[in-house]
Amino acid sequence: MLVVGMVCRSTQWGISLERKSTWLGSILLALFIAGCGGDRSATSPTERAEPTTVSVLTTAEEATAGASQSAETEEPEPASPAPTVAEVETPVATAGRQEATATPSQNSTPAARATRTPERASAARFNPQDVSLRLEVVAEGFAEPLFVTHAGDGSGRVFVVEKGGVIRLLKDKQPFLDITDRVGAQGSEQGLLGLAFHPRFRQNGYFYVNYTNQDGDSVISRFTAPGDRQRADAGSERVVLTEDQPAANHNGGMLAFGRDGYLYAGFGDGGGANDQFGNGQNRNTLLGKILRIDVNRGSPYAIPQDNPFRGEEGVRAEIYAYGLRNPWRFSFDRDTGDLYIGDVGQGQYEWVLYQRAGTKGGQNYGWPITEGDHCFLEEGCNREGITPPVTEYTHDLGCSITGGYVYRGERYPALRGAYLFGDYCDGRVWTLHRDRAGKWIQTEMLQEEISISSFGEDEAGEVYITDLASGNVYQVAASTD
Ligand SMILES: [Ca+2]
Repeated sequence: MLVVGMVCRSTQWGISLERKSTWLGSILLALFIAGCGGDRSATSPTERAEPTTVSVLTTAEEATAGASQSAETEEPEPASPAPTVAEVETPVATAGRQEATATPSQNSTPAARATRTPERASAARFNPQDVSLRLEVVAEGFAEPLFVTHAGDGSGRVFVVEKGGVIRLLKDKQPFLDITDRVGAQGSEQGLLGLAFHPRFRQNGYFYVNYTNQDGDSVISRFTAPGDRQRADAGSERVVLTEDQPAANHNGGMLAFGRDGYLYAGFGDGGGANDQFGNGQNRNTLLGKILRIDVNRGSPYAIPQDNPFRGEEGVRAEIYAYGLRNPWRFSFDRDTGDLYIGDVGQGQYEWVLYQRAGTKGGQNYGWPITEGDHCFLEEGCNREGITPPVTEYTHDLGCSITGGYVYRGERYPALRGAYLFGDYCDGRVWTLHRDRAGKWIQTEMLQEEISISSFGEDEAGEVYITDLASGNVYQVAASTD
């Protein structure tokens, strides 16, 4: 049990780090599946099936599992905060692919969707049947890269984050920041985990990182790149926020500025397994949350006036959303400001959460009452107040989601409006978009022998993928069939 337990606890990355390197990975994966409640037979991680079905609530088994909620599904109450359960639909085979669907977030009624602004309607023009994806290697040789982003300063530079504590330029691998002296990266989910440049980086030289220190605790710090902004000063660290971590895994790590100018930060539930520390629903801790803080005011930060729980006793005012297990990458659609979150599951599901721009925040995404769209701690759980995911997939197709970006680049117009995301373990990349009726459509676009640790954007909106295992950085490319 101990071995299985250890494997289960490392759902994000631990098991799959061995995937390509040793046969041990296969054994661990088998143990993981057996121990975490998966009921399929273990397959070798190296076996690759043709990309076909995206099984989001499409198998008979899943339909049965969701049967207890079917009454709610048939008679949704659009104005109610009650959760909406993903629809079970027969996949429609299209050009060798099959699609699965889930209902839109319950916070917009069909009528509201019909009156979306033109920029939202444009998202529906993406049609996965018209597009083929491929990955093009743009750089090799990074050490465990797990993020890629840009500075928004007009320089066109792309920055690659290495787990051990170095940020390098994509172009020539020159170091931009090296803080390996203070980063603790021993655990598979520890290290330098996030990077966000200040929206006025060109003027102030500020950027923010999220890392685990040598005690294993989380640190969000500001650094400065002085002068010509070519290289950061490792001695310029100003700690913004620290958070004790009770276990090595589920540290979150994502940082991103919203269009409101506030810094958003993702934290996992602290780790272990099954939210053993009880953080997901505990609003008096930053663990299991997405935070929203104002780094332009206060010392070291201020709470935005309109944060959802500001002034509420016994609740951390930094919290923007809660009930998260381990939000491994979230992003804002650069056109709409909509928030997409990939949340890593426990033993059976991986899911995408969505929050429309302009919503106040305060959403409860359910963990550990729910795992994805399914009761987790107890059957027949009370889902009142829980915002369900807009899509999910089972561990038949992967084991650890990596949230991505809505493509808004120039190079591949047919891909515009598609949210790209993937799975770390199985190397699958999906698109997620809404059709003209507002229904979410998830489509598997490719599967490669890579360990997708992150997606990222450059200044022009082109999308990249980092492969933790090989050290390669890929650009997502599209062609029209
Ligand atoms: Ca942790």
